[in-house]
Amino acid sequence: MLLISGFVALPVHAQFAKAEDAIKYRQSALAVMGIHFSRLAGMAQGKIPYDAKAAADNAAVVEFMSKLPWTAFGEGTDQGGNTKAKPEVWSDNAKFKDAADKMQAEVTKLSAASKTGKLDDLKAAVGATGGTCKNCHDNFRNK
Ligand code: ASC
Repeated sequence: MLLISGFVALPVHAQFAKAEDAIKYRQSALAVMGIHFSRLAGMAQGKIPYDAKAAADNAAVVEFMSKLPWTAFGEGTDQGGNTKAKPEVWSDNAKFKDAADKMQAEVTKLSAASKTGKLDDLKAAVGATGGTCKNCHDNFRNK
């Protein structure tokens, strides 16, 4: 039990020795999330055959990964690695947190939509979730 609870707690309490480590961590988490979200987007757009089981599996990964990046945007991680994060992540942190919360709220709905077995539900949730990805990228990520 100790081992299990320790594992679950790890993402929340993750600490990083160097800014570079935090930057690598958040980029990795967002990249894995993006790959699995892209598979759902592909199904929603008819580019990948709709498969209810695969949709639910991909959404579960997106949902888990969506919790991870945020501890890695701490103070002092605005530089020191290969980051595209804009200074506004820190200077307008309440707005950034709000954008992150909105994404996670839509991802929760995406996860539910992926389990109904209805492609139309998935399409709507992919659209709403993709909007929150784009919103945060437009406001907080350099090209
Ligand atoms: C993706 C992905 C994103 C979003 C975004 C939606 O598949 O990796 O960051 O969709 O492009 O606008």
